[in-house]
Amino acid sequence: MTANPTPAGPPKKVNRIGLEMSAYRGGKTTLCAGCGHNAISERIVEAFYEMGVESTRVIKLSGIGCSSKSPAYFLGASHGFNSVHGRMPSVATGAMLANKDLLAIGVSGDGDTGAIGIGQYVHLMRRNVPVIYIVENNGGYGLTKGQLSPTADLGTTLKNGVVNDLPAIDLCALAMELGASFVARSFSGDKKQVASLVKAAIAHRGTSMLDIISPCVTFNDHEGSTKSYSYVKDHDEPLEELSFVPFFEDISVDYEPGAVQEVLLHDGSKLFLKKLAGDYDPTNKAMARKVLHESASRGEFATGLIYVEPARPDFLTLLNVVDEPLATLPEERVRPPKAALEAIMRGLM
Ligand SMILES: Cc1ncc(C[n+]2csc(CCOP(=O)(O)OP(=O)(O)O)c2C)c(N)n1
Ligand code: SF4
Ligand SMILES: [Mg+2]
Repeated sequence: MTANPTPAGPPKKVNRIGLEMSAYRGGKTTLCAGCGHNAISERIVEAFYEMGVESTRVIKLSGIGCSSKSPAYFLGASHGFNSVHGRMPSVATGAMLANKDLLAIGVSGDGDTGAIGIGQYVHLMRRNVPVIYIVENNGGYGLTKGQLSPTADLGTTLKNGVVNDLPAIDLCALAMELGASFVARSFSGDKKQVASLVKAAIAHRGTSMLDIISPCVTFNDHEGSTKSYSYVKDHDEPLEELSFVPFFEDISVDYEPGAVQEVLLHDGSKLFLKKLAGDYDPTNKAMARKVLHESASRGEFATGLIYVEPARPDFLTLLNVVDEPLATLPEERVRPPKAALEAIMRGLM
């Protein structure tokens, strides 16, 4: 007697390179249930799946912190380097110099970036190194039990009542001022906005700095904190409604002339920005500066695409690096022959 064949289930959904979403997942999270960082990892998984990126082309980088543990929870088949506290930018710069064909995504925390790593951060932004740089910003040091970080707003309190008497560093304003070519702010609870921004960051060539407010449910989700879920939900001021159209999809978007701004990204993908805040234009740095300062002074978060400059040359272009990745060049092309070295030495005598 022959056994009944198992009925075939519905066909599995795959992306444009034939992979299921599960191919983009990583290990099981060890972060607290409800931590904003977990929601961001989910959006990264979805974005890389939807863009059909080859995992082996991606390098994930991080420093130290709960946020910096996140790369273990997405893109399990990609390259990875969990570096020292605050040192992710120099490792990312080195990796991209060695292999310009990589797609680098760095995840850091507000402590990792804004405190010990600030010196490295400013140079990565200034160089416009082609890296997606995500700060999972909870206004505190989650991993070491909730101390105030440099992005904690003036006057916010710790759970035990200690008041923060220092002003916050605005990582978006800093990135934009220094030369990053794609600067955005979002909230881990805004699935649609985070997803569109991560996909747009994949399509951009240059530094994409995403400052994502990501509440720490264990140490910084109380009244008195401006990085709690309830505070951020009540004070989120989206600048635009974002629609991302990847280069491999031919979708025409219908809109009233003037109502939507189109941003063409490096790989041919497009972002359509339906303005929600007056005539906001993210290609205008002076306007972006003003909006960031004004919203911060009202205790609000301006979210969305804050600044974009798609044509700004990235660091590797400025360095005029050869087309082939340096890491793949054969020895005879990277090591001058003995005769060439001897000729240089003779010239110095
Ligand atoms: C050189 C060094 N100094 C200090 C520490 C202790 N330390 C570990 S994580 C951390 C801060 C983490 O905060 P953040 O980057 O905001 O990440 P979060 O845990 O909040 O996601 C600190 C100070 C360390 N690991 N190494
Ligand atoms: S301590 Fe805070 S930042 Fe760390 S995993 Fe828990 S909720 Fe997230
Ligand atoms: Mg933090």
